[in-house]
Amino acid sequence: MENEVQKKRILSGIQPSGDLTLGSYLGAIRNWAALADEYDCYYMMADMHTITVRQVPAELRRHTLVQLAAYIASGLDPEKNVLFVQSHVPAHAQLGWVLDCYTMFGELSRMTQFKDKSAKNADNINAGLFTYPALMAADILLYQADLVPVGGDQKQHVEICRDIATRFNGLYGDTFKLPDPYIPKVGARIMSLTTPTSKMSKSDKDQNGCVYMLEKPEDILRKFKKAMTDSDACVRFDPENKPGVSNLMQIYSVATGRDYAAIEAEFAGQGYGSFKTAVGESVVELLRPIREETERLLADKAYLESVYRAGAEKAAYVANRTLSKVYKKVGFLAR
Ligand code: ATP
Ligand code: LTN
Repeated sequence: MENEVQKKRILSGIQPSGDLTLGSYLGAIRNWAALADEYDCYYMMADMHTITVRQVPAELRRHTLVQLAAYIASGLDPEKNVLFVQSHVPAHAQLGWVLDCYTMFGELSRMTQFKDKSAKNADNINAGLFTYPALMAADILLYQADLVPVGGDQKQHVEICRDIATRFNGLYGDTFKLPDPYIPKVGARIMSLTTPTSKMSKSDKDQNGCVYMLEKPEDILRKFKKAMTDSDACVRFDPENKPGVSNLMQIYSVATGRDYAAIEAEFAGQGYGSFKTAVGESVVELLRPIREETERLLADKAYLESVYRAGAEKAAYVANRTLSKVYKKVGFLAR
């Protein structure tokens, strides 16, 4: 309708680089479903970003499909959200190249994720790993997204995206909308259960530190029982001095909706045993319906295919409009 106000846009994505973790769920996916009524939402499987680190091809395909099923099972209704695979929309690669030429070597060198990932993959520090942020900027800017819902670790990527957009707009006039990150207050940085000073991450080699979204309840409970705490025996929120306990409190808070004061009161005078069990059980209950629904959806490949095909079509329509504008502005001859 002509006089209907255009809804604000959202774009986010996750790399199908492994089994989704409780961290990605609490920091990102969990917050997405609630946005569908207010915003025009686009969520992708960032498979092109994933090959910046070596993948087994069949596994990449499987992770991409499981991720789509997990998105839907987490409440992303494909009728209300555009769900698509990044490599199905060629405009991402096309704008990615253009933005490579407007992104500086110096600014890419300062990216924390690049530094971390090149330390972890010292035998494969490829150019894609380095220019990753320019492709991510293309993902966001193609959709003229207003908001990018991500965990705290991705803030720097949204900032560089704004810098690239500002540079381009400065040279050619208003082309891209400047996006803002949308980071949850609690759950933005879930830490490893075994090393609570580092982020829970799906590529972590220590499987005990990481809880997976689709993991069996008994394994989840076992991991929480073994979670690293301290010798204080007091449930109190203090991330500096008590990183393990504070991380568990953060998880419990998101899973149950209780605030830190209520959690401290609930476990006052008790040891860590009952606390860890309660956190584990709350996570099992939080994830149970998602796991069951994901499994059900994975049995219906035809449905998943219909979702990602329709998603790619809708996404490409929006993305191509931005790409055409950009091609014109930089001086490419129209075909
Ligand atoms: P990888 O190990 O492949 O780098 P990852 O497990 O660190 O992956 P991503 O796929 O990079 O996770 O992240 C997906 C989304 O989930 C991003 O928005 C990210 O900010 C968020 N996220 C990932 N891990 C956490 C975490 N531990 N706490 C909160 N949010 C997280
Ligand atoms: N870098 C993100 C994944 C990602 C993304 C995006 C997130 C790729 N493109 C666009 C938001 C918007 C990560 O989770 N590591």
